[in-house]
Amino acid sequence: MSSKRPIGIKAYDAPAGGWGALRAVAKTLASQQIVAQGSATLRRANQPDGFDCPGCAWPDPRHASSFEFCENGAKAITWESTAKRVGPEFFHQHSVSELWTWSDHKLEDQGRLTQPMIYDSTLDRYQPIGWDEAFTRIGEGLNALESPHQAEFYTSGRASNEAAFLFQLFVRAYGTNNFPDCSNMCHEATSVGLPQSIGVGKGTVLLEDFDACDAIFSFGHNPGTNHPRMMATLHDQARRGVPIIVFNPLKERALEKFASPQNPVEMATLSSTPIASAYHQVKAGGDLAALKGLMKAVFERDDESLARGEDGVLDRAFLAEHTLGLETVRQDIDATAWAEIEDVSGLSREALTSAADIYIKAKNVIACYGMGITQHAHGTENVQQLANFLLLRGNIGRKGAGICPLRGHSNVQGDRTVGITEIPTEALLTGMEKAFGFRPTGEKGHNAVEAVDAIHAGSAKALICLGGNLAVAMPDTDYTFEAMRKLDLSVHIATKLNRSHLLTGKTTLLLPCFGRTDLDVQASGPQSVTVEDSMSMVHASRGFLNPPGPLLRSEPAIVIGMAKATLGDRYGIDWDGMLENYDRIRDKIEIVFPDFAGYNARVRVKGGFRLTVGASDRVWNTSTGKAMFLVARGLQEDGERLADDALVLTTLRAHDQYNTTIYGMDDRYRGVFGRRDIVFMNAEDLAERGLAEGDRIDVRSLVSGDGRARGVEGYTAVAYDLPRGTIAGYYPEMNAVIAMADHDKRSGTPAYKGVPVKVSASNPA
Ligand SMILES: Nc1nc2c(c(=O)[nH]1)N[C@H]1C(S)=C(S)[C@@H](COP(=O)(O)OP(=O)(O)OC[C@H]3O[C@@H](n4cnc5c(=O)[nH]c(N)nc54)[C@H](O)[C@@H]3O)O[C@H]1N2
Ligand SMILES: Nc1nc2c(c(=O)[nH]1)N[C@H]1C(S)=C(S)[C@@H](COP(=O)(O)OP(=O)(O)OC[C@H]3O[C@@H](n4cnc5c(=O)[nH]c(N)nc54)[C@H](O)[C@@H]3O)O[C@H]1N2
Ligand SMILES: [Mo]
Repeated sequence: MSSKRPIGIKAYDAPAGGWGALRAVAKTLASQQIVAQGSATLRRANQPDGFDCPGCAWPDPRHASSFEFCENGAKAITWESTAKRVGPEFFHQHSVSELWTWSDHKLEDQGRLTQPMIYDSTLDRYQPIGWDEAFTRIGEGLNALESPHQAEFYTSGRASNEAAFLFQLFVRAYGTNNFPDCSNMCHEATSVGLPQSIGVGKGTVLLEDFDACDAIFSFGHNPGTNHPRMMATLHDQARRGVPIIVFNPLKERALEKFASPQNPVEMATLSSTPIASAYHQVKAGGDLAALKGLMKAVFERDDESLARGEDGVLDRAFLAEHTLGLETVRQDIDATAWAEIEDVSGLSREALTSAADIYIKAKNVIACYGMGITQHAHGTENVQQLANFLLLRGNIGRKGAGICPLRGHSNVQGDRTVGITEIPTEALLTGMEKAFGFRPTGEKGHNAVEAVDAIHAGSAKALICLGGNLAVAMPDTDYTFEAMRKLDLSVHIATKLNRSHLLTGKTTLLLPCFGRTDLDVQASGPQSVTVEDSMSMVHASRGFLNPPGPLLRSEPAIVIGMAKATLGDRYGIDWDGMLENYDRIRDKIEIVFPDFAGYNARVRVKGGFRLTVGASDRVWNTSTGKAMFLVARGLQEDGERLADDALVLTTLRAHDQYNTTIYGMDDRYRGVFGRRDIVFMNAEDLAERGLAEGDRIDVRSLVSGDGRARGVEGYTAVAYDLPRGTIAGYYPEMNAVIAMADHDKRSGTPAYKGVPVKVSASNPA
């Protein structure tokens, strides 16, 4: 590597966590002007009587941790409880065209929205509007459509169970299942893949299983940044001597070494704990091959053991009693050559066999995974091969073992549980009929990709967003932006200003809502909401800060306002009663979803309660009643479309970001400071193209489908320790490169982590 590196790029040698994390917390508090109350706020996060941290969905031990040391949780909370405000004066000063030129960071950094606003195209400005009039406009807009199927209703995963349940009630009473949802961009491959494999689309482990496991396999997740509280778990297990085997194209610092801010010795001595015992830098999109390689090695060891007259290494009693389909998977694996596995995964047979040996030696194995597995054209198959791998030795449904998808938003799992789905089950429809006296339509609705396609085609004309930043989160930036500008009605229920709000249609409304930290008082008194974490634990969350202004409303109140204005008294739903006291919403949830029986009482018990996950007890709710071994054809779907000089782009979250919310411009653990306009590349891949670190490059998509050219220009190349053939850039900037058509056909998950691209010098002339 050349001695002079690009501006803002330097080696970062310190462990993750440690004093750097504490300094970052202090800096965040100061930037949001809440130094005085800040640390008190942080102490109430994830306490039994406090609020649920909006940062991530990782559970807390007994729901009571010394939380103030979680750097990225602190960022999420301070970002929401900021003292900065965006009111009518702000919108008076800045036209929408002017705001469009601001960065995503600057837009959100203006602070909390305080008043309902409507876009006025003659002034090119947002203007104040009263709540009643806002709701009337929404009701009129929705009722003017030829069919309810012309409207799309988006949910981002921060919405509480109560808000999400009311939202689906409103939309189903209105008459459609068009529920695009952030989960469609995230763990949909899990929601589609795992039910076919093990009968439930959720993780099977509990926090205490980690204390009883003998090995952890980690695929494609970056907990030091995205699930920081998980680091405490991994840190404990690493110190206990549990092998942690990582599959990730990037050497993520927190998976290499971590200094726990909760550990006084590590803090005092500037020492740290190694996390991964083996680090396999799989190529982006190479996991299917890696997983087949792992299984192939297990089968080989099994054959060797049997040949020696021993019992083999598979859990034959479990396989016979609980599973079907092993033979067909075995045939597929036998037919897959090592050379091909090595080529596609970028990992050697020896490396994969050594990992398989650790798997075999361990009695209990947990496999954790994130977006590196799901966000691929073959995301569903990735998830199912991971389930196959665990099933070989009975590693699902017993203490210390299981599958552990790392969920995204703090309540993305709960939103799905309480009915946000474009494909309602029969149980949901009959439950709704029982609770509300009407049977909603069962017609399949739109997921996120289908919704944007429908809006672009003009067949959908209205979009209502319960949170999020849909236009920036989705792939195919130009196409998605074009679509949003065609809408007749767009409504955003939000805490902060973002770019989706600036993509105005004929009528565009911006409705400010409370966040997790805000105290929500209704007619019966202060209200709690409930959320479900990654391990299916449901618990209450109550904010305590004074809301940012008198005109904000809670999400349930806003959904109810829209519902009443749209539906009148259709079906005689008691909207006012539910608003008065959220217990009444939970009473209805429990009628629709019997698993919540005793909801109000159980959620008042410290730590909440767990929903049923059949597979955790080896109850397999699949079509056969057994856990299913499922075959994935080939090693990658995009095999043929990869030209010789093609590279595979994966898109990443920086350390200072929460999805489309950019807290700051650093990515400390990867050695990037003050910028995001870079692309990480292997030095040899650069050299092969006559490029060097620091050169400005263009990245172009090789997938089109519709003849459009997609790409980004003038990014700076950074030499990075990546497998040959893999390059990496930041989400959301790189969404401009990704075609809408490039998604997992089974789950609809965009292939954000496996985009075939070509890289060339910018302005070669
Ligand atoms: N602070 C913070 N916390 C967050 C979020 C945030 O943005 N910021 N987002 C929340 C949300 S919605 C989600 S879904 C989660 C996301 O959490 P993660 O799943 O950790 O998300 P990513 O950062 O997108 O990518 C994870 C890892 O996948 C690796 N990777 C990339 N491509 C591949 C591949 O092909 N194979 C393998 N094996 N690995 C690959 C990357 O190097 C990276 O380390 O975090 C949640 N928590
Ligand atoms: N290239 C690429 N694209 C990706 C991904 C990737 O890895 N790579 N990841 C995908 C994933 S996993 C996800 S989940 C999506 C995320 O997609 P979204 O969920 O749509 O995006 P967020 O950035 O989380 O939404 C941020 C906005 O939510 C609003 N908000 C924050 N808190 C609240 C609240 O309490 N209530 C309400 N009503 N609004 C609130 C604020 O206005 C803020 O601007 O992005 C996806 N896009
Ligand atoms: Mo996500």
